[in-house]
Amino acid sequence: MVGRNKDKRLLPLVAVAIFTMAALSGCLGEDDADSIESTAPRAVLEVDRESRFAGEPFTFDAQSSSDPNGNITKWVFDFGDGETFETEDVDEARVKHRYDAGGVYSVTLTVFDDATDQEGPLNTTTERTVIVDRRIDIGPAMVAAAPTNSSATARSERAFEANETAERYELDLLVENAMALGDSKMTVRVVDDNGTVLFEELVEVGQGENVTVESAEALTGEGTFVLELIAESGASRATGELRIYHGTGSE
Ligand SMILES: [Ca+2]
Repeated sequence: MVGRNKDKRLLPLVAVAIFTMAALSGCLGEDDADSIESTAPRAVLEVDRESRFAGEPFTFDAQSSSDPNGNITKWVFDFGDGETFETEDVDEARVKHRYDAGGVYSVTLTVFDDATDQEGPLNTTTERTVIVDRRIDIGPAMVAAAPTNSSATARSERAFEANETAERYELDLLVENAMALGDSKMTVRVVDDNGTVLFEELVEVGQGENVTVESAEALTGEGTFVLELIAESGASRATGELRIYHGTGSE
């Protein structure tokens, strides 16, 4: 009696199991067919350099992207600075783009395939990070302790902004003595907006001489920084460059 009762209970379960297996195998067959037509494309985004100065063009190349079972029909670039570009021509899937502001940018590429099943084209997105540094021209900035003409003042200032990804700056200046006779002295200083001095050097330039001033300091924090050139004596002229390097902020 016990055995018969067991069998009675099992019969419906077996039937359900067989039905389920049949249904599953049918579905699997359809899925196989669909998956062959609907394999997503592969997005490949190459960039010629990881970092450049603002205004210099990066080359972003998506031409190695592919579709395992069809063709890519559209390439969409988002450069991370509010600008986008899209094309349906593989020859145009290699583009130049330049950034105006320093920072760390996330660039995305989305490629669409030519799948024509009911779900429509499939797409895949990939991402690259690029770093944009800044180069600020200094001068020729002329400072004179006792200005005798309108082109020179006792001090010259150059403000620069640092955002949260600015990591360090490099100063590269050539200071020339502008006096016909005698020495000149200039203080070169970088201060943050709290008045904290990041760098200070008293530059003494002999008659007919010039001196190179170099400094590389960390930028810890956002805000406005100022490069100050102050005439202590005589008259001197500074020309060069202030470079601001950005990073991921993790260092
Ligand atoms: Ca495909």
